[in-house]
Amino acid sequence: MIHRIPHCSHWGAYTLLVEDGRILGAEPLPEDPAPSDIIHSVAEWANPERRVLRPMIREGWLARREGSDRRGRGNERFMAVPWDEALDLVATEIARVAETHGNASIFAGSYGWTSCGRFHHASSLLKRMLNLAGGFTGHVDTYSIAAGPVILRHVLGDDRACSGQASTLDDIAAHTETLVVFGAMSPRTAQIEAGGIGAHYLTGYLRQIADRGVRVVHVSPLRDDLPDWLGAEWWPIRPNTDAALMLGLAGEIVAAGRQDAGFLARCTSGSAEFLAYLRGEPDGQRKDAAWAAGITGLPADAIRGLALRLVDSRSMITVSWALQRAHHGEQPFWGALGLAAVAGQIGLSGGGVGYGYGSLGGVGAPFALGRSPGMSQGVRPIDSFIPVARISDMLLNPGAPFTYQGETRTYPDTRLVYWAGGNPFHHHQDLNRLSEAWTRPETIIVQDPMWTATARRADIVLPASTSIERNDLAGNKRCDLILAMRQAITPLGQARSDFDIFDALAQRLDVGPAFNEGRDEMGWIRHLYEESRTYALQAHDFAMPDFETFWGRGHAPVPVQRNYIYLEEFRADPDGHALATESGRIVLGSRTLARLGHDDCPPHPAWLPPAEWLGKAGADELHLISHQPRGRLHSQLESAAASMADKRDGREQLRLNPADAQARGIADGATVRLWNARGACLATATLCADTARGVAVLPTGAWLTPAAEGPELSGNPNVLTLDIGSSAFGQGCSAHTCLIRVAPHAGDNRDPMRTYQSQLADLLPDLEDPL
Ligand SMILES: Nc1nc2c(c(=O)[nH]1)N[C@H]1C(S)=C(S)[C@@H](COP(=O)(O)OP(=O)(O)OC[C@H]3O[C@@H](n4cnc5c(=O)[nH]c(N)nc54)[C@H](O)[C@@H]3O)O[C@H]1N2
Ligand SMILES: Nc1nc2c(c(=O)[nH]1)N[C@H]1C(S)=C(S)[C@@H](COP(=O)(O)OP(=O)(O)OC[C@H]3O[C@@H](n4cnc5c(=O)[nH]c(N)nc54)[C@H](O)[C@@H]3O)O[C@H]1N2
Ligand SMILES: [Mo]
Repeated sequence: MIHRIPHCSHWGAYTLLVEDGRILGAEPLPEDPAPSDIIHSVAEWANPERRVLRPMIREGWLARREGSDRRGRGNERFMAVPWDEALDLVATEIARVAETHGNASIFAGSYGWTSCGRFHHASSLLKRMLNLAGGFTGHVDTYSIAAGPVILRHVLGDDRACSGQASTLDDIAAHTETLVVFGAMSPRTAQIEAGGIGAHYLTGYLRQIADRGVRVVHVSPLRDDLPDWLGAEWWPIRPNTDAALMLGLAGEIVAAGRQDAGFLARCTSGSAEFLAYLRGEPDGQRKDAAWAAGITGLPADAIRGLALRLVDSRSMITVSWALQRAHHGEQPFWGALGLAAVAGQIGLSGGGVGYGYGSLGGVGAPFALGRSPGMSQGVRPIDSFIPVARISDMLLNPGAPFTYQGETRTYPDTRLVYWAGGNPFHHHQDLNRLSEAWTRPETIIVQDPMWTATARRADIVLPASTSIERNDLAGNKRCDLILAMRQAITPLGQARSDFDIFDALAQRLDVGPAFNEGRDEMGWIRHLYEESRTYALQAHDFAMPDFETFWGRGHAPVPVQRNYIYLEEFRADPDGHALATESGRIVLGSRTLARLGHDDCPPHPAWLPPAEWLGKAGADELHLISHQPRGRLHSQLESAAASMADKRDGREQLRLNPADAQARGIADGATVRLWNARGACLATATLCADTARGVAVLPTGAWLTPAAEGPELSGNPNVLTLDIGSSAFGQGCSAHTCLIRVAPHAGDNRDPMRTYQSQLADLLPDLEDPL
């Protein structure tokens, strides 16, 4: 008999068809107008090949504990140990480090997307457990957005405009006349939403925009960052130069005397300083179309024409999250705000600025007003953190100072790293530098279902079950449903759920009752649902179904906000709705940043050349964009069908403009080597005229497969990317700031996946019964 099991992942909700403990297939939610094909990859979780099936400990660590040779990580074999022994060792190690070095020496920032379940959420549970046991060093912001929210919190008072609460897309689709898209609005990225998604709405809104004949200007190095049927004008900008275009547009408006002086006076602070910069008063350089053309590689006439159109029509400026994942990534976010303010469009229906539309599927969709289900992390007993992407800096420089949001702090002396549900050897930049940093801590614990590159480099590996092997629920503030995630199959090998693992550790650390509050898995899921249901009724008079109905049906609606116009009330009454900024207004000239005096984050929106870009490149260098992969989520389900469909000869595809390929003697389908001073990898070249000249594109997420000598084999861009903070203020990751060289490669043509598996087999003990 076939069982139909409702389930959900970050890429959507679906029904799993299960017979005799085997997954036969997945069906999308009927209500979803644009389901993701990654749902069909989920069955791959049941494939034992890449799964961690038992607790494992590196031999050298088992023998010598904190005195082990840490360069053995990733090279030395593992030994299988019983669960009780592994849990005893982990708990003892946490207690030892806390007692000997203090809790700040435990790094449990543990960044990562894990599964979408809100109850078994791995890093939340890790933090909940450690907060009860004295605390840990955590992280702030995310790899997705850091420079962006830091600058927006300062100049808009909060980061709602980039976390899904700018104007909703229904308003834009109905009222915008000129839409300028910086980066993407792509179904590729909108497949995904953190914490799950019921229906994918982006394509529907874009269809409305196309049907209304809205003029769309698309500023991006990649033409297919927008669907071709939208009929957008493509402006193939040089990567990382968008702030110059924004300032050039604003400068043209000001030079024509067309700025909205009333709006600037009523609703902004520091505009005099910003306008002086646009006029070139401090530096003798007018920020106009000709100036912007020289930096961006775009034609000056087109820039001039667009500038006045932004004032003369209802105009909306959207900026992808990608633009702030770069050196000086604060500037395109602040620059877009400055441009929209000069154009006087903020707070109007169909006008203004918004960030991250389509970067996730829920950004711009109606947003939830209720309380999303989620496990409390408890109260933090110690205040120790790093900006999320400063992990290598922290491990390499204990005690060194760093700045963040105007504060100066010091890096802790990290002795123990505990990572649950994230893959830093996927997500971090300059992985060769991270490899060196990774030799510093005494002990590294990784909890993951998969033998990821990170798990391979751990001392203790705890096998977590995947979401289909347990019960959970999904939902978040950008989703109009709460979704059931019912168990479909039994756990593989000896895998345990994240809650069971942390509950067992909490008992050993003598904080068990406070950790589990006397509830088991179904008790918690019911409790979290009821919290959301009660809140919806009390705060919004919205009746959600009872738990049994929700669990049987697989989803329940939550109250949502539609047709939202960001800053509408503020525009109407700036005193009555003052922003939480230094002036209560939109900050275009910042007293705080003037006082801080950071060279790399000046007191007004500015163009600052990044550390690496085409304006300062050797003739044979290309700008590498390492964007999100279409057929998977980051490194997850990398070997499943949707992900494999985008590989070529087992490697990731490197997209190049045909002229750039020809100049290097690279044919379509050729194996190529990519390199810079930081590292090298292989990829398969794909020639594509939708890629701007001078730009190379390699998606993220291929499983890191270093060869003994020579380039990494799978096409992992993070062996090449740059590991510096966006600025002293924001400290975001700078993944999209990276120059490389590319050439045909004649040498090692080993299959990356087979090589990964054989490298893994060399590390694992021969077990009679691996399951
Ligand atoms: N060059 C470059 N690098 C980038 C980016 C870029 O644009 N360019 N983008 C960055 C961005 S935006 C992000 S968000 C990061 C993403 O970086 P990550 O979030 O680290 O990437 P994932 O591959 O999603 O890693 C999630 C891990 O959780 C594990 N997992 C899944 N389910 C469970 C579970 O139920 N329990 C446990 N314990 N583990 C589970 C998976 O096996 C996987 O190892 O990458 C960043 N890196
Ligand atoms: N299929 C799939 N979807 C995903 C994810 C995934 O792993 N797979 N990850 C999710 C996550 S965690 C996040 S944070 C979001 C990220 O969402 P985004 O940041 O929006 O996505 P990216 O693919 O990194 O970048 C989008 C586009 O920005 C453009 N771009 C890059 N640099 C520049 C620049 O300097 N100027 C201009 N004008 N354009 C530039 C590139 O052409 C790129 O294709 O995606 C989410 N969606
Ligand atoms: Mo992200």
